[in-house]
Amino acid sequence: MTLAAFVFDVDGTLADTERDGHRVAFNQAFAEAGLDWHWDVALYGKLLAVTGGKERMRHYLDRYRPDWARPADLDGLIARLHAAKTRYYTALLAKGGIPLRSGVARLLREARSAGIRLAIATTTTPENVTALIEHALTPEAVGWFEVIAAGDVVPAKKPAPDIYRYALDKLGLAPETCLAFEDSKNGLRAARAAGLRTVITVNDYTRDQDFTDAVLVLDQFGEPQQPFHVLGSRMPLNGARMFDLSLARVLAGE
Ligand code: XBP
Ligand code: MG
Repeated sequence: MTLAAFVFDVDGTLADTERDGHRVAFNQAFAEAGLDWHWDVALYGKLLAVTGGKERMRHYLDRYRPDWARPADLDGLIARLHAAKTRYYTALLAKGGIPLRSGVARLLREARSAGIRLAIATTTTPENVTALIEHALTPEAVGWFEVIAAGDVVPAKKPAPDIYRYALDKLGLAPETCLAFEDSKNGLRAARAAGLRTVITVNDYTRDQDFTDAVLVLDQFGEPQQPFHVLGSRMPLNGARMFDLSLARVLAGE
C-alpha cells in the first residue's frame, strides 16, 4: 500500500507537554480561582488516564475529592477553569517554554518534501495545537497540516477512534494508507480502532504502558547524532538509527 499521510498525536508525541506544560497551567488556573486543588507530578500521571482537560477535572473531583462541595453550576466552573488553563498554557508556549521532541521537525520536513500529507488527531484544545506549532516550529508550519482534528470536534475523546476517523474523513483517505504517531495507550487504542498502523514514541508518563498493538515502539524519532532506542518492533529494522521516510514506507507495507 502506498504511504499517503502521517497522522500525529500532539501531547507527548510532538512535544513533552504534559508534566511541565498542561499540568503547570492547570495548577495556575486553580490558584487563580482560589481553589485548594494541586496536581503534583505523580497525581497528574494518574489523571492522564482520562483524556481531555475538562473531563480530567471532573474525574479528579469524582475520584480524589468526593467531599469537595460542588457549586450548583459545576459545568460553568469547569469551563471557566479550562479557559484560564488554556490562557496560561498558550502563554507558556508563546514564551518558547516547550520544544518539539527529538526528530519531529526533521520528520515533518522530510514528509513534506516527499509529498506525504500531514494531519493531526488530538484530544487537546485547537488553540493549544496552533500555539505549539507556531512557537516550537515556525508560524508557517500550521499550514503544513491539511487537517487539524482537535478537542471537542468529536463528542468521544481518545481512546475512542472518533478523532482519527474524523481526520481520515477530512483527508479522504483509507486508514491503510496512513501511519499514526502516538505516545500513549489511550492514543494507540484510538488509532488502532480506526484501523491505523501506529508508531509509538514513549515518554516518562507512558513508558510502562502496553504497546503490543503498535507496529514500532521507540524512545524518540531520533536525529543523526542522537539515535533512537527500539523498545519493540514487528519487523527487522536493518540497522536504522532514526525514524525516517524509508522506515515509514517499510512499516506501511510499501
Ligand atoms: C492529551 C490530552 C489533553 C491535554 C490537555 O491529548 O489528554 O487533554 O492533557 O488538553 P493528546 P486540554 O495526547 O491526544 O494530544 O486541556 O486542552 O483538553
Ligand atoms: Mg498523546
